[in-house]
Amino acid sequence: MGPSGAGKSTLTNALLGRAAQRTAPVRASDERGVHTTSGRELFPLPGGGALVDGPGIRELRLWDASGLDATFEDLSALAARCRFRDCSHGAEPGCAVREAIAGGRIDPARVESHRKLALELARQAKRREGGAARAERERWKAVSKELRRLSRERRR
Ligand SMILES: Nc1nc2c(ncn2[C@@H]2O[C@H](COP(=O)(O)OP(=O)(O)OP(=O)(O)O)[C@@H](O)[C@H]2O)c(=O)[nH]1
Ligand SMILES: [Mg+2]
Ligand SMILES: [Zn+2]
Repeated sequence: MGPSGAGKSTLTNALLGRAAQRTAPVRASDERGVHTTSGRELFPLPGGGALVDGPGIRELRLWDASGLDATFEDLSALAARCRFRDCSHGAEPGCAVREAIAGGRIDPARVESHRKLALELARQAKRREGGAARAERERWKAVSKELRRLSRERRR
């Protein structure tokens, strides 16, 4: 995993010992990758094991809450049985997730990964909203600047 241009496909080719994946130089202007690899592909390695080459990490950001739910289907099913719909599986009474952990039916590490990923998704959504709000402010700033300019012109 890594951003575009990190050299994932170059490493893939080196480990496979053949030019299986296309690679491309980074953009000269900002040294970023040009998103050469688009799909994910699994390669058996000559020395055993397997390797997945895929697109840069930016694509992974497209992950949304539905992706998270699909990956943690077991946890979503459990959480649906918690007493509170917004249960944080912390100290709330009637938490089906904590019950399942205590009963050894789900790995607490899995619950923790889910919590971290959900938090990261929430952060990303907030960042996106922030970006949209900023763009809107910039737009209005430009409009009022233009209005000021026009009224100055009229006074002349
Ligand atoms: N000098 C040097 N160049 C490298 C190395 N690894 C990759 N490159 C070069 O960096 C550029 C990008 O490499 P890729 O393997 O296409 O990058 P990628 O991570 O697969 O990028 P995407 O498929 O866009 O996500 C290519 O021009 C590679 O030749 C390295 O270890 N040393
Ligand atoms: Mg690649
Ligand atoms: Zn719960």
